[in-house]
Amino acid sequence: NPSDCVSRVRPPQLFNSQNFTVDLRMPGVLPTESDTYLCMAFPVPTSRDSYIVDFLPHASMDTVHHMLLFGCQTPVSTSSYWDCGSVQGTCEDESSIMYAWARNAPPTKLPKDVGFKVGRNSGMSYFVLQIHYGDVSAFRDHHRDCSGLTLRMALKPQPFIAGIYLLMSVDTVILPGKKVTNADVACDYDSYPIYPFAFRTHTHSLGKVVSGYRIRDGKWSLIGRQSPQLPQAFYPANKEVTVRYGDTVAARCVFSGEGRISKTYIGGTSNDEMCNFYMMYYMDSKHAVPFMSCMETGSKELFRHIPAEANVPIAV
Ligand code: IYT
Ligand code: CU
Ligand code: CU
Repeated sequence: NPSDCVSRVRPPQLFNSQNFTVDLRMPGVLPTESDTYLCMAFPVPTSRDSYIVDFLPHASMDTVHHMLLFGCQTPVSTSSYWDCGSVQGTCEDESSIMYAWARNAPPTKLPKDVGFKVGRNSGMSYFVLQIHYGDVSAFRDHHRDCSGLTLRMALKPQPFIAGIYLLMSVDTVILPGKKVTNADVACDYDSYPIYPFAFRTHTHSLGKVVSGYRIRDGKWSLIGRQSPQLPQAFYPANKEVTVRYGDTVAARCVFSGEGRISKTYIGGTSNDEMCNFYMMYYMDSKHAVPFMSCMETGSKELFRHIPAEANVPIAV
């Protein structure tokens, strides 16, 4: 839609002294190959602490496969857009995912009174937008794409801060032909209470099902379970399950090595695998931690008690 491209130069729009919007759009790109990943960095337009309170996606359904929004201090590049298809091509430093849009999945809304804290003073100076262009046959007419996101921002401190807890495996090896390999990750939780409200799973093509749990007094409670072969958006989490000091958080990814002739390791290419379970949570702003992660291999003893559902592949 060419009119999408007209509005991309819109400067931050001020509605009143408290609220504004920021447009993050591709600058009229023409990907030439299917499965192109393009990234673009945008400086956070204010040095003051501000809060993302809503995301409005603008994506061409026939070409955009997914869009991810990251926040970080040092993007790989700040000049126009770049190809970010290879391993970790978004930020030089630690980046945190804040939003995922995937074709054919409903986008998640932040709950009321919840915002992602950004701003040059809160260690988040740049937004990086990543767009995966899937099938580029719709570009045969040489039109240019300006897909992206509009962020609704507030300057007023929000009562709750949104954050991401990432559980990931770093050491899984999948043997060729082996029908089932589990990647188990678990960590003790030792911070203030978090309220998970959405979750996202990520593997490459060998992943069958990914599940995340809270373990309290030996009892496993499901936070979310999904097939990583479905659109990798954030799906609603089981709202009853909150996590507090003394709990354990755990995730299992189930892989199949069928169809492979050599070992598969964790890595960045599509021949490698990943095992990720992301929880999007909110936390009281008084002691908010915007990003946490867990990379510890879960013990056999602990995972003896994982509910059977975690081993049941989800049909796609
Ligand atoms: C090795 C691996 O599992 N990489 C994942 C998780 C990851 C995300 C971020 C690792 C780091 C990060 O800074 I953000 I270090 C991974 O790359 N996942 C992809 C995207 O890069 C986010 C995904 O789609 O979940
Ligand atoms: Cu994609
Ligand atoms: Cu990956």
